[in-house]
Amino acid sequence: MGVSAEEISQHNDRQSCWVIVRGNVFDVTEFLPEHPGGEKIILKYAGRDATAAFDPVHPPDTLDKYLDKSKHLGPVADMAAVIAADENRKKTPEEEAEAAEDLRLAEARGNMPPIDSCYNLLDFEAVARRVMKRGAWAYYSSAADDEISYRENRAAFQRVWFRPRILIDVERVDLSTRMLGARVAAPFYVTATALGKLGHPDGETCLTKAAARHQVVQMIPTLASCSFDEIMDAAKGPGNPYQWLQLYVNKDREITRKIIQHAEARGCRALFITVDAPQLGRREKDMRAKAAALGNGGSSVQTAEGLRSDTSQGAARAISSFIDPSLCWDDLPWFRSVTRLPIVLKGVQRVEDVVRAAETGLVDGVVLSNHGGRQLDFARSSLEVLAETMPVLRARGLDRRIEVYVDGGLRRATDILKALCLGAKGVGIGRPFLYAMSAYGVDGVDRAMALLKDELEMDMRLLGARTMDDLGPELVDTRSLGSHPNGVPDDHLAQNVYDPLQTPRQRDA
Ligand code: 173
Repeated sequence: MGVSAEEISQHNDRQSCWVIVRGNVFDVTEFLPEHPGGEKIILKYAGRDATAAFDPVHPPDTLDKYLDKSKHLGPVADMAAVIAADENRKKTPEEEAEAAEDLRLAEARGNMPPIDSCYNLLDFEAVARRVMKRGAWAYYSSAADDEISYRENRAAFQRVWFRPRILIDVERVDLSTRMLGARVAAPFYVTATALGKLGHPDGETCLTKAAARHQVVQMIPTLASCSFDEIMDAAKGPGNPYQWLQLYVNKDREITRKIIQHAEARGCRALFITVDAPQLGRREKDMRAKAAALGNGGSSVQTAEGLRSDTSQGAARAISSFIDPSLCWDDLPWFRSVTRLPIVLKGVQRVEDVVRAAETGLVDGVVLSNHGGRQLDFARSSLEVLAETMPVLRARGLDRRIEVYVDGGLRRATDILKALCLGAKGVGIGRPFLYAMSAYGVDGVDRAMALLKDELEMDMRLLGARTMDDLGPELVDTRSLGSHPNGVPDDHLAQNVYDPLQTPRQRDA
């Protein structure tokens, strides 16, 4: 039994819109106006199989949670007929372009370099760029506005130099450290990034498995492609589960309370509340890619409610409308009252706010971060904020009350060590692990972590440090850090459109 392909295909417009997801049929007609990603993307699949587009952006339990049971119409009776009908259907120009892209990617995948030819994190990025779908690459790589903060994040590390110690016995070097009370094998963690299945069909569980092998922490994103439980189930290894939860705070606090308490019950070890995203930044690469896939020129849809999260909004903005922009300091006691987990504020960007967070006595840590350059453009790098913050915390004795983490722009062990010397307890790494995953799956992430550990061990020896406790500000020269003497990253957009000024021309002879 089940619903026939013939019947499903009739429900192919706004009046009656059915879609297939993983072999089951759903009536989403009434849901169309509520879809956070806009109705156009659903209508593209009206009367057809939407699984490939649905999966990366929706955890598997989404339809059970958000679509009334009466709209679950049951399994497809004849999937072969659905597939045949789809093959015979006349394709839109965008679909033709997608098919051509799939061919190009299949070829690029076939010619991919072997994993052991990747020697550092940027190598994975280069491979991923060639083999990822255009929309996925656009989403992962995009950053806010002119992407100045994104590029400054990396540039900042290049303004700090080492002052190594010599003649230290570094035969044995220990990379392990403690983060929020637990021992981990290395001072980096996988930070939260949304939509893992855009890069790899197994999504975030690739990161989970590699993190478990290396005994490092994974921060689980609120907007993972895998469900929270799938990720926790995949977290097996010595000392595991060793997961933190990243939280976008929902306007409906009851939902947020349930998420937190479920995470705690499942063994998550800390709660990271994102505080730098009351609204998502404009990531124009992402917006352009989504608009191109939907076949419009990228124009935004202006309605009575303002700029709607529709065609022009890109993958991230479309699914972020639940985030509560009214979240504020006064909410912190509530978080403290609903969980016993350590609470960390993720996305702090100035020393005054670090001090304030510490003085509340309600939080156990902060992550200095500009969200990988994806939020406020011209937010400073976390390294620069760290260098400004730690002396103030130490002077007030607050450095013992909270742990300070940083993320953004780290690609080398030298970057990690610079941050640790300046007082960070650990560092978050996001995109590089996503790229390693997108190119080579769990083995890619595994290798990326192994490479980082290898670099760390060597760099610690060369720096004259045996353990994390040996790292301190005396080992770095930060004189250039705050003054940006190597310039602000190029302003590509403006350069492309700029007509140089002219000086007076000679008259024609
Ligand atoms: O940086 C992001 O893309 C991000 O944090 C996010 C937030 C909401 C939805 C999707 C992604």
